[in-house]
Amino acid sequence: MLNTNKTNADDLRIYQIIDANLDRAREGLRVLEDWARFGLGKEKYVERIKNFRQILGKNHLEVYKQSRNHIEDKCKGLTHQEQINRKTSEQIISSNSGRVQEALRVIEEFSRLHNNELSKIASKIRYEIYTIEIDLLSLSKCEKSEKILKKNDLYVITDQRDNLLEIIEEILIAGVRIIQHRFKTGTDKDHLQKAIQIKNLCKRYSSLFIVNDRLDIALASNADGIHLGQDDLDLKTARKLLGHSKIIGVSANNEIDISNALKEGCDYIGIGPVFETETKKNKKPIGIERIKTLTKDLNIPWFAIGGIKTSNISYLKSNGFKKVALVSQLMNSEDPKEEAIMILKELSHEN
Ligand code: TZP
Ligand code: MG
Repeated sequence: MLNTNKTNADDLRIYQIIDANLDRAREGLRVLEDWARFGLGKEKYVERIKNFRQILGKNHLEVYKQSRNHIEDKCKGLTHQEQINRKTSEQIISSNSGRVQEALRVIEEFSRLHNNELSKIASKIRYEIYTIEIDLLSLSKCEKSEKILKKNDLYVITDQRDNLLEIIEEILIAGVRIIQHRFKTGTDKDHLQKAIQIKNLCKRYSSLFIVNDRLDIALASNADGIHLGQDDLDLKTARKLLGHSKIIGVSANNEIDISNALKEGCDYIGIGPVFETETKKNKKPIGIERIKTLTKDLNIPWFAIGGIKTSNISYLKSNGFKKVALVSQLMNSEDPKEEAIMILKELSHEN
């Protein structure tokens, strides 16, 4: 417990350090808390961070506060250029987590001798903030991807062709913001190289880049996510390896697959084939009515897939379908940019 019987100049300096750093830590925590609350809507993190603020508040003793008036601080009001340069919410989260961690470290060191209890509290919170920072950053990244998934109704899947990069760039120029790299033949080396090239393109157009089937290629190309079929790696394992900052999509065409995908926390579902398709000849279409039933209560983004053409989108829309995924219509198009513009226009029509 704190011993305040005899306060000398040295003690005052130490109290002043603790006072300043308790304020610093609490201010930083407030920034993290407000991001968790208003930016991410994550109650669990709001509660945890608020609890830390309150613990530090309770331990902000009068002697620390009073020391503020005794010794003049000649460095008051100094601002570093880095503070002015912060633009994104991620930068703000990182720098404020750093601020909290540093302040807590200072408290931990300077309170050890006269208030060991506070020293231990500071150390414990500091360690927790390391994980909270990573979680908040992952959630922010995932939030961004989720927004793109929600906002965009056209999901384009690639096919293997020589001019693939040109086709993709045309499609991105047209305004498509979700691209999946799908490859069924060839070497892993080639797939990874292509994946990295497509990822770079997608990044330039602030678009999601998703890899089909292969977690290793998704990880190595730093994709925004992976798309898993029912015979691919299970979602739980994929989530464990990819973490929460990445998107995981699943193909499903029956109630059980959909319910499992939801339970395991998938971010979107591809449902189909709606119609017959040359791209997956061996898959029997499940039809519009069946998809309507399957998606009745679905409250995550879902994309109808299979045999979707520019010409049947308005029919799908009149049946309540809002989002579509397609391969051949754009990959085989003579003018992928114009075609994508037309499809986007069809999708944006109110019904
Ligand atoms: N999954 C269900 S149908 C399908 C996939 C990957 C193929 C869709 O291709 P297309 O050319 O758009 O019909
Ligand atoms: Mg697959």
